[in-house]
Amino acid sequence: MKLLYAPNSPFSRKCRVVIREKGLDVEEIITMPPENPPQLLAANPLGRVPAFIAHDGSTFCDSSVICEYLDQLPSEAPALFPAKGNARFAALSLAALGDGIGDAAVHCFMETRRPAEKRSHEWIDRKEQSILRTVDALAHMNLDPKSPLNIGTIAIACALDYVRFRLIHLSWQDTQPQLAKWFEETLQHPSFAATAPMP
Ligand SMILES: N[C@@H](CCC(=O)N[C@@H](CS)C(=O)NCC(=O)O)C(=O)O
Repeated sequence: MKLLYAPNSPFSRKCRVVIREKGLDVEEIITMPPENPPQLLAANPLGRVPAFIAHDGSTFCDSSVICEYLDQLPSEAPALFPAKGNARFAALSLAALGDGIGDAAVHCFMETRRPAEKRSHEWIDRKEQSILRTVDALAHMNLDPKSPLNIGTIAIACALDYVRFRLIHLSWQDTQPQLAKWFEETLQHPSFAATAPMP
């Protein structure tokens, strides 16, 4: 099994955390989407990471799909996607917020890389407000650092660490100390420590 990933992609990191939490044997291949490598385009015609190639050659794209595929493979570790009911939809809903933060942060960062005259400050501002509003909503959820990880908390922690890495000026930790505590403790898991963004 192979995961095509970019080291600083929050979506790739979700998959890399799941691989470690589940103790799976997956070859991780650094892949840079802007170069359009043929292996990536074959695995994901959208040309985005993460992309996954299974034992039998089948391919999957989108981090949520890949993570759920990984979670159902044989493993001694607990499930990261609750099987059904409220617990499942709470985790999926949290994961959607994490993915939304990641998406907004990636868009902001890409916008800052455009030439100054083509950059839209309105767009950056809209995305930053979306991130800060969602951080505020998360702060009201009182996430517990002692609770076992699930796909929701994994997605949130990956996205918030990307925000810290790329949009340091947002510094939400100062205004949300409880969420910051949850975040710092979550990053202590070896699966997160081993997959941190690379400056
Ligand atoms: N919804 C997708 C988002 C993936 C995504 O945005 N990947 C970015 C890197 S963080 C990418 O490959 N961008 C290159 C491009 O869009 O050309 C997922 O969850 O996997």
